[in-house]
Amino acid sequence: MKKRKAVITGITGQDGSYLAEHLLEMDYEVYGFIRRNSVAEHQESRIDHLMKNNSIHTEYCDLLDVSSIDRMLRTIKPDEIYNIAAQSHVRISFDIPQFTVQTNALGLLNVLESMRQHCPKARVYQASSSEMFGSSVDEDGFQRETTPMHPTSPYGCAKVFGYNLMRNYRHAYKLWTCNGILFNHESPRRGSNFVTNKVVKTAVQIKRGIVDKLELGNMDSYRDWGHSKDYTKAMIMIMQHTEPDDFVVATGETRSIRDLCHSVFSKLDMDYQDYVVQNEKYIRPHELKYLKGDPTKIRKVLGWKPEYDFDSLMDEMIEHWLNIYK
Ligand code: NAP
Ligand code: F7E
Repeated sequence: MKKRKAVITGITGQDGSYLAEHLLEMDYEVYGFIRRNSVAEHQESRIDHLMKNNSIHTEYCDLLDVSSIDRMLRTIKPDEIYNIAAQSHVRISFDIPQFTVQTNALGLLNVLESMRQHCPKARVYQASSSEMFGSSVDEDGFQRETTPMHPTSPYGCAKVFGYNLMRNYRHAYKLWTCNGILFNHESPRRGSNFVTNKVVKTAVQIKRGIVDKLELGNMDSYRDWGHSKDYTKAMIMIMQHTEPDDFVVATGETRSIRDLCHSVFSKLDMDYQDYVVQNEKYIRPHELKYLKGDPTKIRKVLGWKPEYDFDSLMDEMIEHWLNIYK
């Protein structure tokens, strides 16, 4: 039987790498788009372990370069497109707002216009984000599919554009477009300038005597943290649903950055208060203070259930850095 073909934009990122693993296990032909990078050795480090598989192919393609998207979609004619590529760092979106908006918003428009022309039957997944909710919380303390969106960063604003564009193209052109509204998800493959991996990596470095302090920004915001491995499985379930729809993916639990530090340092037999200092550099011009997602819809409609909880996620990340700093 002919294998199904999936395109993953952003395959070199955290989610792209786990998603590729799952799709290869499901016998897909996987086409990963990568952008040009001057340090070729590092570029595919998250997917190096997959490259022996004959069913994975990497191709140069940038979301800002329409001609490259056209060329790839015309030749591959995929059955499924996972649009995972983005400038994904919220604080950095204040530093490079134009690049962020061009990639995260107009990049998706480029993909949709190209698929409309070259593979209109393809299913398209958009990596939407809880950052879209911004300062908005329902009365019961959760955010869900119906919660209004009041984003608090250029990143969040661009993601709201993408989310709405997916819904508009679904209704206007009857395309199979879906949004996963994913809350924060982490793993050992998370960029080490995101708070979980920064805290875990630095705590291990402190334990090993390599550095003596951890500099953070706001410690009083709350996040709902899950594991990227579970959340990329949710992406596939959303794409395999009988109809295109939008789903929140979250754990339903929330913790502050302070709670995170307490938990990670305690697991390493240390008190975070002895090592953590605040650095203004990491404070954002506008902070998203509180996230707690309600995953009821995806649990009920698709039967999604995460395998990891907060403790097993942190244990895996700590183990990863302990092995690096032996
Ligand atoms: P990530 O690790 O930062 O990966 C982002 C990927 O996008 C990388 O492969 C990057 O390539 C690629 N990329 C960036 N700009 C591009 C461009 N102009 N053209 C082509 N590729 C480009 O992010 P992630 O954590 O895996 O997140 C995946 C997606 O989910 C993103 O869209 C993010 O905004 C969204 N999201 C993430 C979370 C989360 O908690 N992780 C939650 C909600 C939504 P390089 O490797 O070359 O940089
Ligand atoms: O920050 C605070 C910071 O950068 C979490 C992305 O995947 O999830 C992610 O965005 C919190 C914020 O993630 C530092 O102020 C304190 O309140 O790990 P983060 P994020 O901004 O929530 C959403 C859902 C996405 O869609 C994004 O793509 O931690 N914080 N001190 C810090 N954050 C960082 N990065 N570094 C600090 O030193």
